[in-house]
Amino acid sequence: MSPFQLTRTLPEDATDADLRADVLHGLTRMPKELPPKWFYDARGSELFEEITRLPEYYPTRAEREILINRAPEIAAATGARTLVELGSGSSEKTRFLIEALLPGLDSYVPVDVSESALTGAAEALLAERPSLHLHALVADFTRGLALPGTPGPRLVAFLGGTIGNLLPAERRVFLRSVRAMLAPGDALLLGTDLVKDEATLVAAYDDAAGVTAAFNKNVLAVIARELGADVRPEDFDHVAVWDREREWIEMRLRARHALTVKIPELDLVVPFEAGEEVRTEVSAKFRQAGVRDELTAAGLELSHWWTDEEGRFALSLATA
Ligand code: AVJ
Repeated sequence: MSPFQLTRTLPEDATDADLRADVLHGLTRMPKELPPKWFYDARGSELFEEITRLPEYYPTRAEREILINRAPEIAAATGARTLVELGSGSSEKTRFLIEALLPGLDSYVPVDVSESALTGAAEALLAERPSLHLHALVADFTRGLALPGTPGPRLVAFLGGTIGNLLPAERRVFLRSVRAMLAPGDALLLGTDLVKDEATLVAAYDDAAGVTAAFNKNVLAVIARELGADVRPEDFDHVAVWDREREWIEMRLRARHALTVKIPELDLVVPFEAGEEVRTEVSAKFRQAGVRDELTAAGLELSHWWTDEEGRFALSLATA
C-alpha cells in the first residue's frame, strides 16, 4: 500500500448542490441565516488563518498550549495507533499530538471537506514522517463516516472549538455519529472554547484590525461568485453579539440600508429591510458540566479535562 491514499466520499458536485440548497433555504426564512461552512473557500481559509494570529483571538493559542503540555498524557491514556482528525484543515496543531503518539502511531486519517487543505497538509507531514500511513478522507464529517480499516486503538480528534459552530440538536447528532465510529478502547479528543467575560468574547469575534469582519463578509463573495448574486459587501456591517442565555457568540451581517439581492442561479430576489440581519455563525462556549452531559447523552464518558493556564479553553478526552 502506498503511504498516502486519498478517498473522496463527497461527489464532485455535492458542494454546489449543498450551497444552493443552503442559500435558498437560509435567505427565504425569517430570520435569515447562512451556515458557517461557506466561509471557507481559499480566501476564507486564508482569512481564518489570519484570525488565529490576532491578539484578540485567543482560542488557537490556548488550545495549542494545552496540546503542547498534555500530548504525552493523551498518548499514554489512549495508546492510539490510528489518529483520526475531523476538520483537519492545515493540521498545524496536530503535529504535537502526532509527535507524542509516535512511535506507536501507525496511521493518520485527516478528514476535511477541502481537498486542497488535505493534500497540502499530507505532503508536508509525509516529508517529515515517511513511515506514517496517511489516509486522507474528503468527507463531510457531520454526515457520518466510513473510516478506513486502520489498526486500533483509534483516537478521534475534533479540535479548534468547531463543535461550537453546531447548534445543540446538531451536536447531539454529531456526537452520536462519533460514538458510532468508536470501538471499546477508542477515544475522542474534543476542543471546546469556554464561557468567559463578554468583553473578551466579543473582541475575539470583532477584532480591531477588521479581519473577522472581512472573514464574515467573505460568505457574500462566495455567493456572488458561485451563484451570480449581485451582493455588495459594503452594503453590510459585521456584527458579533454574545447571547448570554444560550451562551454563544453570533456573527451576523446587517444591511446598512434597504436593498435587494438578486440571485439568478436560484431564480431568487431577496429583499432586505434597513438593519435586517443574516445570522452567519453560532460559536457556542461551554462549561465542564455541559460538555460532560452532552458526552454522556451520546454514550461517551468524560475521562480527562484539561484547560490552558488562564482557563479559557478546554480539551476533553472521552471514551466509548
Ligand atoms: C472554526 C470554530 C475555530 O467559531 O471560533 C473564528 C471560526 N469565526 N472567528 C470559531 C471563527 C469567527 C471558529 N472556529
